[in-house]
Amino acid sequence: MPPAPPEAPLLAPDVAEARAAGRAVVALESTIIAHGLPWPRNIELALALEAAVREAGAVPATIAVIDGRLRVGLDRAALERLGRSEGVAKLSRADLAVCLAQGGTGATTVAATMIVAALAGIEVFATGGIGGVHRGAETSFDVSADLEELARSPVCVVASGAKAILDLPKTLERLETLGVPVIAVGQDDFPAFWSRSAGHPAPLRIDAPAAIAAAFRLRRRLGIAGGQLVANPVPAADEIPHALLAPEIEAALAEAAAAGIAAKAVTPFLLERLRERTGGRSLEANVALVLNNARLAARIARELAAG
Ligand code: PSU
Ligand code: MN
Repeated sequence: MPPAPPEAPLLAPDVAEARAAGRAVVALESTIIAHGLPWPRNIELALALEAAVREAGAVPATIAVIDGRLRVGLDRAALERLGRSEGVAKLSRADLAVCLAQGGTGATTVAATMIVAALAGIEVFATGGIGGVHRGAETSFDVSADLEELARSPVCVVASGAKAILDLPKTLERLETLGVPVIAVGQDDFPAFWSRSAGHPAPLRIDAPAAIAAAFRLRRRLGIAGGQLVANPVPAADEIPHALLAPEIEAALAEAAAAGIAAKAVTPFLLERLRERTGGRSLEANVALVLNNARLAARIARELAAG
């Protein structure tokens, strides 16, 4: 058999089996591991996420590029490599093909994970918070490629909204323009990552996983490109109220501006500064919300698999 071409995703055996049998699979991203959380919490979370998806009755598929191959479902060695983050690029839509062509290793963002999940036929993906429109985007033009991807790739992304370091009203406006359904779960407000709300209503609300799955199925049948953003708030016990966090976010943003942080480095820098500024509380909230999203993603994936 000739070797598979680099663009063919290499599925882990349990992922391949689940796909072939039409069973529920949940994609997980790797930028959160390599660039979102510090070692060793990142690797602990990566493993806990996979366990949470399994416990909820689906097969986890963490996605990354390892030595020039698209991998869907990672072994322990690959996860550790990402966790140590040495020589691990941050890959978005723009970077994926270049990294493969050069035989490189990289962690996939929400945008790149959606592309690979769609290639592998995986319909549901869990993460922490999507990228969005940065504050000051009217001069910096810094808008995450995650937003455009939600309008293109047919994947249901379960996230706690967009990170509150962003301009949330502008992010919601952009998603509306792009035709992305933004569906809050269990509440009317758009979740603000570490906080359940920052005072912005979500355009849509659906509470039942089966109804979220039904909406996704119908979008595909209508031939409308793109996915859905399923906006699942952080559990109440783990949230940092927005009023408490807002001044810390302002301070972290000022630090980023003073240090001249730009492009791909902005989000990792702000996450790390907030962790320090909150004495680790933002990290704990981040871990809790991603685990909660993985569980909901598994329920939606099971509904989709059930047909
Ligand atoms: N969720 C988290 N932590 C993260 C991310 C999501 O809890 O670090 C990552 C995702 O990979 C997302 C990226 O695509 O942050 C956004 O990066 P940017 O703002 O540079 O587009
Ligand atoms: Mn950006």
